[in-house]
Amino acid sequence: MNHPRPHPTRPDFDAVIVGAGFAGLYMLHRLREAGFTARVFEAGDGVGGTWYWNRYPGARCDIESVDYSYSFSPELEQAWEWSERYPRQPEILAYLNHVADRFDLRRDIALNTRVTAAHFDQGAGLWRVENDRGGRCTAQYCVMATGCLSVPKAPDLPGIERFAGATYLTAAWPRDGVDFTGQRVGVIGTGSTAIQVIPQVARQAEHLTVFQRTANFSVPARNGPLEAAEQQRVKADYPHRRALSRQSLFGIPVALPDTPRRTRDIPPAELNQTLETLWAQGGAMSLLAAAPDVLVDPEANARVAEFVRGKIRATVSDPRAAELLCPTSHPLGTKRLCLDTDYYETFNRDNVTLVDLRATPVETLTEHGLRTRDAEHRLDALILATGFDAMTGALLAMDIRGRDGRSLREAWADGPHTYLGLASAGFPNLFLITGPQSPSVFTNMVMSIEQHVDWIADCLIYLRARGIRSIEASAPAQAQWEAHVAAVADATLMPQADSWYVGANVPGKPRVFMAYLGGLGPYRQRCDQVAAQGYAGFALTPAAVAV
Ligand code: NA7
Repeated sequence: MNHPRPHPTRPDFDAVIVGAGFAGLYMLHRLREAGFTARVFEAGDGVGGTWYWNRYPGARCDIESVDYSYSFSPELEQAWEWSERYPRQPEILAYLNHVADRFDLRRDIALNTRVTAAHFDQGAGLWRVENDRGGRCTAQYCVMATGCLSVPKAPDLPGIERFAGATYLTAAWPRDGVDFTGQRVGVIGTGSTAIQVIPQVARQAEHLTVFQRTANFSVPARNGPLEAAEQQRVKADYPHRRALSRQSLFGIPVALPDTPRRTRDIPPAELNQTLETLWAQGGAMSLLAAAPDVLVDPEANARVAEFVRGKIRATVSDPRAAELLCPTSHPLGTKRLCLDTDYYETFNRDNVTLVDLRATPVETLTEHGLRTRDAEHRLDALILATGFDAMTGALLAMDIRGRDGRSLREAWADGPHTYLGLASAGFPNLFLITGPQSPSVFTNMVMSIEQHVDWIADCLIYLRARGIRSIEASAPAQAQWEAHVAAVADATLMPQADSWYVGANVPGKPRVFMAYLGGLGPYRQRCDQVAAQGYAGFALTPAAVAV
């Protein structure tokens, strides 16, 4: 019911931002530059988000460093020197700390502070935010910069409490590192994280046992030092390179093909030659960008998948291990296509054993190791590279309540509901950076984050200029967007795999495809169009009217 009300209660901040990773840092910078007051709350004792927590050996980004970096500041682009083609975690963390200092962001960031609740006060038209230190504050806007992969999946191994050795979660790795010299180590999982950890630990441990449930496709990174001349060439070309990335499918500088050729129409010898070239160059995203129809056409997918399986067989000398490492349960790319350095080669080492958990499932952890149906594996240490409650985990971990006290957990009980992945009906003045149903994890995250942050900042400037107090996604626009997201996903092979993209890795999680697959460039155009039409699909409420 709309009725006039006095001036809204003045909030403590124009905006509260949750999280100080790539998204939160840039959001703070943009809002401050635009003259808004903002406070960032961050659970860690430093900035960096994903790159603060994931310190496991081998942690590295699978997007090239010159692209996995902010584009908003040409001076920053020119000043920062990357040392390798793909950046290691410590280097990305150093970069984000440099950004925090360079733009004087720290004074508005509260570290060691986890937001536990955010309730929309309808009468006052503001968000009441609480944290785990007992602090409370109010803000007109609440921006969730909480990341897509920030809540580790709870360990779901029987008997884990009985294991007397050390247990390490890759997403909460000890800051001082771990020395596995002389130890018998087990790794559970063979996703992107494990594929990075395994070669590193194998070099140090006395023995490494890899417990594999599902084999994954991985492409060599061909990582190496980034030569000064190459970096200079990229820096000179940045305006063009970034423009290309912004309009691309995946947020990397690969142009959308004008008339894409169907992979199935390419003669086998020619396709093989192309794939050999891509394999030699390295890079998972570029492989997908070169043949995007592999995510749509089963025949195209089968051809590329068989090429990769051929590479695995050619690399792994034990034919039994090679066959186990060949993925057969899902089409290529329908689980995250991994990027590795020496992953398959590691299985040629004498001190590495591969255990097939499909054939011999885990019975229990014991005091001294892990027992499968067939054998007991003695372990001194266990590494859990078991993944995340992706896309929605961090948002639903907080008690978020919108209009009429309705909780986000209730509103999203059957899966996430958003308009453009930026906002959710019933939650006025709440923004999601790279929220579910936006391109997010299907792109270079930094490009997607910048796009969302810029859109949100421009939106708040627009609202301020017009004296608008509240913006809320409309239910019909949201329903239309969700139908579009689902239709695009259903036209691909993506929903077929039991992946974290559909929530299949977390027991009880509703099975919904949670990202937008239409590509970053087309998505950006859609968001820009919505803004140009005065935020079409959103309800805007002026200051003199209650929300
Ligand atoms: P992923 O890709 O979810 O991988 C988790 C792995 O752990 C995967 O191989 C799982 O097998 C395995 N897993 C999980 N739980 C178990 C249990 N209980 N028993 C055996 N194996 C298990 O997470 P990552 O951290 O590797 O990567 C996440 C993203 O981070 C990545 O895609 C990048 O975008 C960055 P399953 O496949 O479920 O059979």
